[in-house]
Amino acid sequence: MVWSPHRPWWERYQPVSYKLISRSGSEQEFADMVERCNKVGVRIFVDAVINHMTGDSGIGVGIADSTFNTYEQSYPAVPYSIHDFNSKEKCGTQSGNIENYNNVNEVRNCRLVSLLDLDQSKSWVKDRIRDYLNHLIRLGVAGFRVDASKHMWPDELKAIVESLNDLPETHFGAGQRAFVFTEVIDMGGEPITKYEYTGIGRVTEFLYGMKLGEVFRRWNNQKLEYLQFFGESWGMLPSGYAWTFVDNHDNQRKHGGGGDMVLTFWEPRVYKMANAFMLAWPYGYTKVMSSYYWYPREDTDVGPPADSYGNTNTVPINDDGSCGGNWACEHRWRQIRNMVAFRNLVHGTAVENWWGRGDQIAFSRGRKGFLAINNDYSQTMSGEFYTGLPEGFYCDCISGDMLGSGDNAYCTGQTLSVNSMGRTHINIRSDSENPMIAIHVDYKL
Ligand code: ARE
Ligand code: CA
Repeated sequence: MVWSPHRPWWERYQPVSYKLISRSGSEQEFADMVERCNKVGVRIFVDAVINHMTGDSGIGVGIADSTFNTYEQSYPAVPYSIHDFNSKEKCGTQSGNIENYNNVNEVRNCRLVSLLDLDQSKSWVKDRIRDYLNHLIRLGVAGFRVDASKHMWPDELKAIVESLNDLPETHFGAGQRAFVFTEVIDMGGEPITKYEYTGIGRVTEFLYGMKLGEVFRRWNNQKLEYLQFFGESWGMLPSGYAWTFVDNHDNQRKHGGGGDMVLTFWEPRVYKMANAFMLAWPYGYTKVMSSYYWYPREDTDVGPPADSYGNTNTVPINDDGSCGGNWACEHRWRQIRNMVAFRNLVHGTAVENWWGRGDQIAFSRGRKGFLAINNDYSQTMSGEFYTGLPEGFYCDCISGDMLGSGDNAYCTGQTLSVNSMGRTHINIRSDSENPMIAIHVDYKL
């Protein structure tokens, strides 16, 4: 546990053992959550920290009461000993830490911010990691985000992933494999690239959120209309390898790459627009961020809402479905939640009816969905637009929800009428709180 600063969020990234006990609860509680989620079709992916153990902080104890001693490099609860870590000789820097990201060996064999670096070329290490991940698979998790993948040799990581058991047949059917996505920050300019990891699974595409932030902020003369070919031609991975997100837990607090361009829940209006675009756009495998508010905002160490000891609080759900208790829960914001449904619905269709004028865009996904965004700072977006949709009345899923069913269905937001030509009249003011419209065939009244 880290007490200075007081139980920071990043404590989790310093394992002491592979016991499933954390500030969020016990193994039993975790298993119960996974089980309940699987039953309602929600899959759980674990953030797997397998590149390293704790920082070189001396002697300490983890949250599950396991001890460690970094002078001796020993973690008896796994157990790992000095033989399981990369030596200073193998690393080659004075400090034993990564000092130069242009040196590939350093990045992979030295310590990332002083975190004791496991040697995945050792079969003992590989096997301990495999057992840990298999344990999670047995409990029903569907896959892993592999933390700090850039800092592991791709072939060694691949060997670990390939050694994993199939997912349990009871929950996933026969022969299903864990869904793996690797965290590799590559925004160009370093010798290690995201392309080295595509043989393992999906790879983080950090350019995506950065570029999207730049466009929606209208920085560097960017305009929404330039998004027409947003994807590989912008220097990003082929769509089938990319794992995309507007922001993540690091860059929303300026850890990791991305800087000031990245959009976060602190700027909800433009954040909703960027997420709506991401979810409507057929590139990559999308992730929606879900966060907590922290104060003061400059303090990037503040942990999640917790009791005085540091145990994470339960998330209270308000009557309107939003979260209380300082949880931001972006995934529950109507504009974002409804666009997730949009994405699932239009899956497999192409972008059609593209229209772009400066910071105003509109497009359809085949004949199933239509999105219009007005990010202009003063002009209303108004006129007749091709939606690609069949004739009828549609409930805009940005301004409201469609409730009830059949003849009793009604829209809590604005209703749009699509004519027999597939055209609709839209009017989006530039100062609207949600300057967007999204309709799809599941929201046909
Ligand atoms: C903390 C303290 C450190 C201290 C250390 C050990 O902040 O001062 O030395 O503990 O005691 C998270 C936090 C870190 C935290 C760490 C361990 O962000 O602050 O350190 O947990 O508790 C690189 C990596 C990339 C990594 C980012 C943050 O390549 O993998 O740095 N991201 C993941 C997670 C993080 C997590 C870790 C890895 C560690 O998402 O949340 O760290 O498990 C360029 C390079 C990038 C580089 C980036 C930032 O863009 O291209 O490769 O990212 O700079 O340095
Ligand atoms: Ca390493």
